[in-house]
Amino acid sequence: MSKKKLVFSGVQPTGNLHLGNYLGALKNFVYLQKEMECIYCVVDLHAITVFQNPKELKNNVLETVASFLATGLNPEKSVIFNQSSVSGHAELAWIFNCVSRIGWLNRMTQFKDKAGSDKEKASVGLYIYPNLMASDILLYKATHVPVGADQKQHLELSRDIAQKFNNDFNCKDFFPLPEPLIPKNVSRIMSLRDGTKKMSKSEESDYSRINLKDNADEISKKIKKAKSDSEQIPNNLKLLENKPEALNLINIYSEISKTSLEKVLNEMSGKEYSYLKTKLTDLLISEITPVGKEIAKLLRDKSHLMKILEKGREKANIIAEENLKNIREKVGLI
Ligand code: AQP
Repeated sequence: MSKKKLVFSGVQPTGNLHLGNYLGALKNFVYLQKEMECIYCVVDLHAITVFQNPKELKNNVLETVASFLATGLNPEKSVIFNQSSVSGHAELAWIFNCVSRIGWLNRMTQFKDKAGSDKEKASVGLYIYPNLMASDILLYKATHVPVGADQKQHLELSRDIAQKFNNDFNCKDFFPLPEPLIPKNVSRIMSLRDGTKKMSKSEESDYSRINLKDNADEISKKIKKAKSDSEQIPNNLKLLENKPEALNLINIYSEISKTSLEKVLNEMSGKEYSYLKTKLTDLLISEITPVGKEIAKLLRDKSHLMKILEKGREKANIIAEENLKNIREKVGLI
């Protein structure tokens, strides 16, 4: 088996990217770009598993590319493109629909969360979403996948699909078993309004998240309104076990200030949460608002963003076609 390390990850163009996407995924993307060959994809086919307004979808694709660049991705180093422009993703997904098992998909908790109480009305695409994700990764034979903790189960399914394909078609090690790269401390940034739910683009209340495009005023208002705790900040993490909103704010502060959780508690224990909120607001404003300004600047030149996508598509398609040729052969397709 090839020992070459290759990173693949995707982000859905479903609206404003937020602090969860930034700390859980994008920062890691940028870090990995220095170390390994990386392919970063705007996964528009995933987005349409839930209805998207076509005009908004186009804008959201460009905005996601702008967010990639504004957080530090370099199109000269990483391949950046949109999923639907390389048809191999959909072709391999069909093959994987035939390899993956219904029982495996029935265990996926994200489908249960996203489909809600009326599963009969969810799209078939939403149900088989993890098979498409496996195809995204394995089309390039990627070995490492930086994601937030919410995607861990889907990654495990990708490994199961890779292994079953290798067994079924008697081609040991043909597909690598991709490894998730999940940030240790900030694997799941939670909603500012409900610490039991992850921060998400599709959550109705904008007060639940910090968007990368928020200005200083918006950041300040959202942190002020964020749920915390009426008691003082404790000196022990254990005392935060049943206080998910307070823990979430401390986690975010620890990550943005690059200070360990223990040090943060040492510094802040005995103080009110308003003290933490003031310091967190200042840090977020200085880290996030320059990103938002850069996104706005990049969006003024959409043809530049389109050119980046086209260049990325060309590079991605070469790898995809080469791999697909071998995949078709293994399956017996002429
Ligand atoms: N709250 C989060 N904390 C840490 N990481 C997160 N990610 C998303 N939310 C958090 C990571 O960001 C990457 C891109 O995610 P995505 O946009 O493709 O899909 P998602 O996970 O479904 O994100 P959202 O915001 O919840 O989108 P919607 O609301 O449209 O479904 C992934 O690596 C993800 O782990």
